[in-house]
Amino acid sequence: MTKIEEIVQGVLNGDRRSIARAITIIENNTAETQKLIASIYPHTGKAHIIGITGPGGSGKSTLIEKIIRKYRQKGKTVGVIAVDPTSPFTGGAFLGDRIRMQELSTDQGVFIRSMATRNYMGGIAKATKDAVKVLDATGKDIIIVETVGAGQSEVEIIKVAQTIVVICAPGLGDEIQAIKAGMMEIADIFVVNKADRENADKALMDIQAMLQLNNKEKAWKTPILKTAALTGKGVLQLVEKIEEHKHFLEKELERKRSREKAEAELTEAIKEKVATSIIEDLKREGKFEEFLQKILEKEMDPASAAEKLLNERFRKQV
Ligand SMILES: Nc1nc2c(ncn2[C@@H]2O[C@H](COP(=O)(O)OP(=O)(O)OP(=O)(O)O)[C@@H](O)[C@H]2O)c(=O)[nH]1
Ligand SMILES: [Mg+2]
Repeated sequence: MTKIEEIVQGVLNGDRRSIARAITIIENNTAETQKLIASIYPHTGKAHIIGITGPGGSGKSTLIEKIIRKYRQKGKTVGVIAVDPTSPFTGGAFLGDRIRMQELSTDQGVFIRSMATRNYMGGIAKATKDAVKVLDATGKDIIIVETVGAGQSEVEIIKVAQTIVVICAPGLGDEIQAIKAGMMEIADIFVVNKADRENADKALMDIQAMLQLNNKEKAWKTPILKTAALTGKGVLQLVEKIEEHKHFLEKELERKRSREKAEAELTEAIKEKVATSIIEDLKREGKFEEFLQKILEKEMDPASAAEKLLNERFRKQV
């Protein structure tokens, strides 16, 4: 087995060390990266990918920790990629809660990894996408991508995630700024975190008013929820909304597939009817027999005969 084969096998078995090595290969963006992704690709496509984005310090990591616990209670496995966090996942958000953090880090059903933007040669968007593929291939049910909603990342998250949760918090002065940065458009679910703060309701109302305008033409109406990530308040409702959105996407996909199937069937049925009717007419007119003879006597090939017959026929009709 080559080194890459060994890592891929480990990833498929959900082996932590192999997952970490695979993501390091992605970070380094070497010739091996493409090989790795190619081997992993057939095993992807099963996870539900959730993007969590919002201003620095709005409580994304704290909330994610609580979301992980909810999914674990449901028996789901979870992978997390935190892109360029201003406060590291293993520090800030978890520091006050060492025992529970240890619990998470030894849980085989959870894998958390931070990636810092400055490290990447091939672009953070691609590195994130590939890291998500690795976690997907390990069989994780849920993959969460945390990005700071500033600059390009909140737009890039669309390309990676299926459900996008935009978080803001009162007191950051970012509520309006977040909306300006185009985050309102990309949000499938809007969250006002730090609901324990006094001005949370005002932020909620401001955003709600803007969401209403945005939701007018949408099949999925972006809901707005309130959470207090520190205590876990509202997290269950958030997870339920995420699941609701997942079902919405599945239904949409089903509808799209049904439509494509019906379209193909209708096209086929029309082709069949038109062809049958034209052939019957040609036979009745003796044209079919006439051209059949030409083909048999090698005066004409079938394709040219068909073209000539149809040309004559449709010129006649016009
Ligand atoms: N009062 C209050 N503080 C919170 C809440 N959620 C998070 N915090 C605090 O807000 C600070 C930032 O939380 P993080 O979870 O690190 O925020 P983040 O959005 O992940 O930050 P970056 O990754 O740096 O962008 C921490 O000190 C948290 O303890 C909350 O619901 N209420
Ligand atoms: Mg964070």
